[in-house]
Amino acid sequence: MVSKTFLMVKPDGVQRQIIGDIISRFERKGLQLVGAKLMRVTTELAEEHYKEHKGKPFYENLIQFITSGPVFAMVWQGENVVDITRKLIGKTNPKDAEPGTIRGDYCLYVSKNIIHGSDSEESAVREISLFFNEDEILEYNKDIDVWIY
Ligand code: RTP
Ligand code: MG
Repeated sequence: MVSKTFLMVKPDGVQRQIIGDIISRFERKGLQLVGAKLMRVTTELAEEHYKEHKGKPFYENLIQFITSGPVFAMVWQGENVVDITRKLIGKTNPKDAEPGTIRGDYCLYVSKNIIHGSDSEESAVREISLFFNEDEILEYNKDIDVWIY
């Protein structure tokens, strides 16, 4: 089933100038970019986004990190998009992430792991509505889809 997910290049990925490479990875897979913006995450938004982690030892550091500089927020669409993007992103800790995945290729340390991806359909719906207004998500035909689906 075609659905949407929320992906976000974290401040480390923006600073390291790999937004373009990250977008390319999802584009070449056949997924469709339907929303995107460079933005700052307020503490309030960070706390709402990461509320499942409140109280964990890494929580304060995570909030501090995600609010420390601009992020690149995106909505991507496609068949099984949540599972596929999580696979392309790789394991949470870069030491366990396979080569060929974003975290496997670009980083060393769990607190600076480049990109966020929604972990379920429910999280995707929640996170998209947290970061994007409805009019910031575009519906459009991608002519190449006839060669993908
Ligand atoms: P994300 O939400 O950022 O896409 O990452 P994830 O699903 O792969 O991992 P999650 O468990 O949701 O953790 C959120 C972020 O918190 C940091 N973290 N640090 N043991 C640690 O020090 C630790 N565990 C998690 C990571 O930056 C992770 O991406
Ligand atoms: Mg997560």
